[in-house]
Amino acid sequence: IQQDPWKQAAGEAAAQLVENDMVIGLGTGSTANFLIQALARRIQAGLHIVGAIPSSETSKTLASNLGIPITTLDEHQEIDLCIDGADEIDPQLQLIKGGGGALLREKIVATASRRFVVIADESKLVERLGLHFPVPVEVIPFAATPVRRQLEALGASVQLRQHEGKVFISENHNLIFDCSFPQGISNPAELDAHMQQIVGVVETGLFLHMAQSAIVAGPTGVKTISP
Ligand code: DER
Repeated sequence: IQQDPWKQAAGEAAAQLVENDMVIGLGTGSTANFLIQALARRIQAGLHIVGAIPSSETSKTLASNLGIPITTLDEHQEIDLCIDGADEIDPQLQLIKGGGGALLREKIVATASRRFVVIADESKLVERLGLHFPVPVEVIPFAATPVRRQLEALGASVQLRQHEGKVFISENHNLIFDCSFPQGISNPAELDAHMQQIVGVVETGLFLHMAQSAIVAGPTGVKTISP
């Protein structure tokens, strides 16, 4: 919890990047929530955006309740700026995302964006992906068992995501396998490619070569990191 002031500082700094007439992609999670609140305040103060495309129903509800105009990828295929959190950020700005279970729509929104800025407290910065956080993988339920076996063959220990004692089902009606690699991930690009080839895997929480910068807050203040 002590990281919330830092998450808030990162979210507020990112809200300053939003300019008039932009289409904005909204991330999901507690840091993204601070961005959404800060963006809403800027809109109340006169900022005009064309609309925001949320990466989850949670973010959509929060944003619309705060008066942020909501739009869709059907209306706007190009997003000017996407701002989202991350679970892990390595020095090359390679990310693990998906802790909140929204990785598929987050990746859809991020890849539709001209610019993708990550916001985080400094606890998310790691030297090597995967040492402390599993890679979430979204999986078609019909394929769960064969996909599990193929992920295990890649060296993962696979945990079916639960939520409040029940199997977690994503907003896209899929399962999430949390894939742990106790030694960390030596080659994220290679692992992602192998995971993507497994039929039944919809998407992974490895966001590689996607973020142009990260706004990271900690006890020494807010800094912007570029790869
Ligand atoms: O699920 C996600 O991808 C979120 O963005 C997550 O990675 C960050 O969540 P947090 O901002 O609540 O730490």
